[in-house]
Amino acid sequence: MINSTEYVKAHILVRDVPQAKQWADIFSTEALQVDIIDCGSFLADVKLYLASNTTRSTMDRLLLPSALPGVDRVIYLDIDTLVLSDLKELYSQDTGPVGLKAKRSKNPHVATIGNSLRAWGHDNCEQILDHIDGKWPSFNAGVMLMDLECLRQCDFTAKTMRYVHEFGVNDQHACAIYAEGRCAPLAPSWNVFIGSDHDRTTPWHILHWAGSVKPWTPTAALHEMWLSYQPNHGVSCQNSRMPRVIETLDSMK
Ligand SMILES: [Mn+2]
Repeated sequence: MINSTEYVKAHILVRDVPQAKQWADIFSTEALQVDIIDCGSFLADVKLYLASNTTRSTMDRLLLPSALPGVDRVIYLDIDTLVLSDLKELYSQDTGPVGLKAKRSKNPHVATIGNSLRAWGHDNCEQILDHIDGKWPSFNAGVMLMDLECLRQCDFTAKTMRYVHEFGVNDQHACAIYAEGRCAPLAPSWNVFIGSDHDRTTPWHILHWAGSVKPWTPTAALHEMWLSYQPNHGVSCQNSRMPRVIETLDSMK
């Protein structure tokens, strides 16, 4: 919030966090309205191929077009990100024909959806590739500009749920398959990976601890910077179950 020049509405995706409503009251101010979305048991019984440093909460971003029916667009942010610039500039950018803007994957091992599925250890990879083009580019879903109205019109939820239920793909693969290579590319400055990117990327608009070492770990790179942005309200942030944050300027309209 300290870097924002506009009113912000933050929709926090949570699971099993009884104190979330209390946090929303504590953190809401004239400049920031906090809203809680309880994702409960969404996809609890579905076999998923998830990275070891993620939980089923990673899937909850797929709910956004239906969870926020009155909202036209959001900036989705993982909990392991830190916003250092005004999000207003990102919020107004073009999301392309399928309503998604995200940072393309550069690493050749995960740069295409086919390679990424193999890297993720999918044992049903060839079955999935029978239905899609394995050369479609992959992207990081930790920071995304999402045109929710476009996503609703393009049946985003139905299309992503089909691949999640049939093949157990995670949210990132589901989004890449949905986009069919037409995701608008996000400038790297808006999703700077700590470790692989941050020493050669400027400016830093949004930092992202996308690997297994998270910013709340004292030994993490730039941990002190992350710590300096944490609110001093007596709420522990040392817990990987802290909610993810969506920031939107939608309610300014
Ligand atoms: Mn992340």
